[in-house]
Amino acid sequence: MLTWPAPQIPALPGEGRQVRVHDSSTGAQVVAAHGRRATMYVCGITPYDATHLGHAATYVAFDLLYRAWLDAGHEVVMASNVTDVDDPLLERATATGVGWRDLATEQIALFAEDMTALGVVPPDVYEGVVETIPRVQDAVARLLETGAAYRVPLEAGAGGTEPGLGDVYADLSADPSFGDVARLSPQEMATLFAERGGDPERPGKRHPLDPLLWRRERPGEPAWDCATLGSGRPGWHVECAVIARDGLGLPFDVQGGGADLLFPHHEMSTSHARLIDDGHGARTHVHAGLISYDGHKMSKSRGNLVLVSRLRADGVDPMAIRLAILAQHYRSEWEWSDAVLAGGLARHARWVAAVSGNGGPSPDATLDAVRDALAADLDAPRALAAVDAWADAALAPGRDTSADEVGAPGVVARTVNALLGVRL
Ligand code: 5CA
Ligand code: ZN
Repeated sequence: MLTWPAPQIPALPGEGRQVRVHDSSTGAQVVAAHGRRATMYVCGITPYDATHLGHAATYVAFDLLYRAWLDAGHEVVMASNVTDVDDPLLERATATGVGWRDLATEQIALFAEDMTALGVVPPDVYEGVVETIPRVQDAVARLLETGAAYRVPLEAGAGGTEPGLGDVYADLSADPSFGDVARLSPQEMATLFAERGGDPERPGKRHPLDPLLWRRERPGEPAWDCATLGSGRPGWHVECAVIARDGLGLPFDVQGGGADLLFPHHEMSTSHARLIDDGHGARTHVHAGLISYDGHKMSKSRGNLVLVSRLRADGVDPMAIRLAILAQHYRSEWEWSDAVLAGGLARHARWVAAVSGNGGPSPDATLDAVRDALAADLDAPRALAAVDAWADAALAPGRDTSADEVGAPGVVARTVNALLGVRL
């Protein structure tokens, strides 16, 4: 799948720090990159409604990690998917009378525009489900062969011309490490599974939590032929397991997304990854806090959305949107508001003014402070405060300019651009 243009990332003097991030599984701050090559899988969008501030905040969070890793000298490889075949997309397409492919194509393009405007580095590997079908089929067939998956009989009318082959589910009892990612109680797992796309009530499953791997053809739903599995389409979690395996290799360093993906999605995709290749899935799981609006989590299903494209159409500079997002730590749960946007706009204007002077106070301590802040679990608010302090000093009326450095504004602008993704 085509990505979007990569932003230019300027070189900075000195060296970046080793980056620590909060591991959702253990609560510890860990050095997630295991070698010179640092790998991350960031779950992509389900393209049925345009990019909202919640999506933007999550992708900006992982963009900070990408940039901090680059600064630390890593070769970074990031993979992402697009869930371009899944129930919510198909339901929206049916409800609006638009073809599901057309809906996805349009929303994928809009997402790419929004990400470009926000200065998010594009993934190095970017695949839609429709591009991965044969590989998913192979993976599911293999799980059936090894006994880690089983078939569940279909209701009447399902299954196209071969109704005898059932839907395929993963048998979670085949994975002794299942549960290690989110570390939840059975009751918590049951609740979240039911809320987040699972089907605990499906008759014929061995365990209510067993996740769908291959959904056989249903009337009116897209389906792909497959000799071993029968016509159908992939389940949600296996898509991410296969794209991560093929794009990054197993194990990989970081699996990321919004906090709503920790369970069941990342628990299940990690379990699938373990079983399809005797691998270990992701070593570290990193999650961004969920953004709300009007008192509820911003979500396509609820409809309480602030769209990046809408703000852009209203003339808001996307760099001010990015600064508004960065004013909160990526793991905190916060509410988007006019005041948050106003804060981003004001900071953007002040920073632009501060780097526009001929010379300024030494930038060395500012660059150090931004690097230190990002290395400590991507503490963007602390990084912003360091740049604010430099801007305050640069813009102080009647200040002593005798120790000014002529190149200082340029170094600060490059710091902000390279590490925070904010072009001034
Ligand atoms: N396609 C799947 C992942 S494989 C999916 O969850 N798509 S999504 O479009 O629903 O969400 C895309 C990303 O945005 C996910 O990482 C999700 O956790 C994140 N996200 C969704 N809503 C919010 C929100 N309100 N705040 C923060 N992040 C959010
Ligand atoms: Zn995913």
